[in-house]
Amino acid sequence: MKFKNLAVVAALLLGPSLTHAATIFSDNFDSYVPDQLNWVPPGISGWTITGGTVDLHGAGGGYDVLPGNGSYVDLDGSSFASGLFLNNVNLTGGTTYLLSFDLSGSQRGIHTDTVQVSFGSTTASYLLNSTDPFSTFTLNFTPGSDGSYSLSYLNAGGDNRGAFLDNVSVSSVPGPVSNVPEPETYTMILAGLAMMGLVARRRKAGTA
Ligand SMILES: [Ca+2]
Ligand SMILES: [Ca+2]
Repeated sequence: MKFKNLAVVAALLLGPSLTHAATIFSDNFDSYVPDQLNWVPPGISGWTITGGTVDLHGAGGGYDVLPGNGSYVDLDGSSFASGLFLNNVNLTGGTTYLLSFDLSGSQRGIHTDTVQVSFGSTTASYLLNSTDPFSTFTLNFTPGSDGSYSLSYLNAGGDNRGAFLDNVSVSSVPGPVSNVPEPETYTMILAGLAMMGLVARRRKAGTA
């Protein structure tokens, strides 16, 4: 209890504390059965695929080219047309959010893959060599107002061998807390600290 009090006091005296990052969406695809060509994600996952297809591969299937990652998505399915892989998240206006995800090369030849990623109004393009292992990438987005915003992935081309996607998550970025304590609060805290010090000193004297 004493340690907890001291931590609170220290945080207050050092100035405005930081809010914690909160994850509001995450999917590592490990809960889905792998080895699904032209994957149709369950409705509850929120994922939709339009304009083409994606595949789901990974552990437990016969096509685990990136072992140790559970299941993951081949962004170029098996229909010679890459699908737009999309999900939606509810965001609060004025808050900055971080989209984090892992991309790797196709692992199946010498060609490169380009993946267009969008998060709200933020977009980015990633060029991946075939042999590239999974790497983590991030994108920031600060919506102007509350609402539902999309995050999406689109592999360029359609040769059935796309970049792989795994570990998609969205979290709020920590920011300063606006409710700074009033001066009286500091006085009370300092008085409390002095009391605690007095008690500790008395105890020490008593045990000596
Ligand atoms: Ca996975
Ligand atoms: Ca494929």
